[in-house]
Amino acid sequence: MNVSKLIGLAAIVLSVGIKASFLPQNLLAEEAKAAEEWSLSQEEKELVNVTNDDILGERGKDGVWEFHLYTTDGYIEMTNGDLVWVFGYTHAKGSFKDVGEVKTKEQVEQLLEPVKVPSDPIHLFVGEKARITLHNTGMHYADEHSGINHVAHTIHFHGLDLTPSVDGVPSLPVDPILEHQAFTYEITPQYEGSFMGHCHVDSFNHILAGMYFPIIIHQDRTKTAYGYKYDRDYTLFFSELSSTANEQLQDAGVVHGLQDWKADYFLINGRTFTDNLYHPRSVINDPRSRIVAHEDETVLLRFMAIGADHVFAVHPHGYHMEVIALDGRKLKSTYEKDTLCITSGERIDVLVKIPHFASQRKCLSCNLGAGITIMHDHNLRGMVSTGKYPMGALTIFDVQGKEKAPQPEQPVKGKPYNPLEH
Ligand SMILES: [Cu+2]
Repeated sequence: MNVSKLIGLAAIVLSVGIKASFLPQNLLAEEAKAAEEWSLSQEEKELVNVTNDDILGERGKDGVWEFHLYTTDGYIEMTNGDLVWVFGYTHAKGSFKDVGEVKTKEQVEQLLEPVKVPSDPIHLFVGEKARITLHNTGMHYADEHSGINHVAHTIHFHGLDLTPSVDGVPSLPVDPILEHQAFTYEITPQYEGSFMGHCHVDSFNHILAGMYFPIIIHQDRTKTAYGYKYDRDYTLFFSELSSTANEQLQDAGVVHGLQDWKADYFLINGRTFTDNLYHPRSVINDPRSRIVAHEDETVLLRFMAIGADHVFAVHPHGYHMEVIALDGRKLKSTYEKDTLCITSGERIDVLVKIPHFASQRKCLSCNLGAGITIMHDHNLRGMVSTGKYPMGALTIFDVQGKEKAPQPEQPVKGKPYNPLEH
């Protein structure tokens, strides 16, 4: 080694030493922590296109998908202005991050998203391990003497073929999660498809009070399901809710005459339709529930249902649906339906192909062009909530011409629906 190389080496050693000694300790610790954390690749960041803007899980240090769900209670507003007390799952504001144990009402309001029914979907990938931690924060809006306080909860992964240790049935063999405790379910999905999670403690009361959410398992990182390509997808969760039963749980912790349990709300994604088309809580003003589609596109609809006894008869006007999968399994051959019955626990995946409008010109009466058509529960009980019609499980297809590039100043999603614009 010549002299100039030796001098150069000494200079490098000296500069590294100076750099390290002058860096604040906390900055070094932050750098070390950042290096340990799994960072999402650009491809993975773009997964929100595949999850339809649903929040992705976090990545643990070992690359495992991590979700932290929190059980809590709260109110949801219905289209008649009523606030209905519910309990269910939620997560940190804007993410599924761990925000530690949450015990007080103030912590719930500060750290967590307000409770939703159903709660937000979780997206998993075939063959990729996921750790789903459930934290029981207790009840915060129930009467202090109600028996619903301090109850335990679980997650049952409905439709996933799992071992008993992560099946979520209390004490078979794992005890349910008590208030202010947490438990981690570690699962690796085997099959793609549409599934759901729900509590399995006192299932009748806990599920119907609001403890359920969609689970969507992807085969890969593209917009395909069961091998079929699609352009857009919507998850429509049909469910029943009894405000009377929920109120009794909130006040006393027990529903009187459970055999007489009767839904007074029939919901799609936790909302009802109402004749006020501008109502912000109506199904059709929810970008996740109003089916927007464009000419030449293929739309995947994932139907799910949960309830006490209602069978939803989903009927889109103007379209037949191609059924591609039942209960998370691809059908060997598809079939077409325009009225599809779905009841508690079932998932049905269908494709709707929006044709090339010009190809329909021969038929002036065929409803295969741009425009709005409704899709509703044809078991008409499900179109009546709190005695009012049409207030229930109804959404619309809003079919438009070929998609134009959105202008930056025009919000595309979340904009109130205005039927006069169409
Ligand atoms: Cu529960």
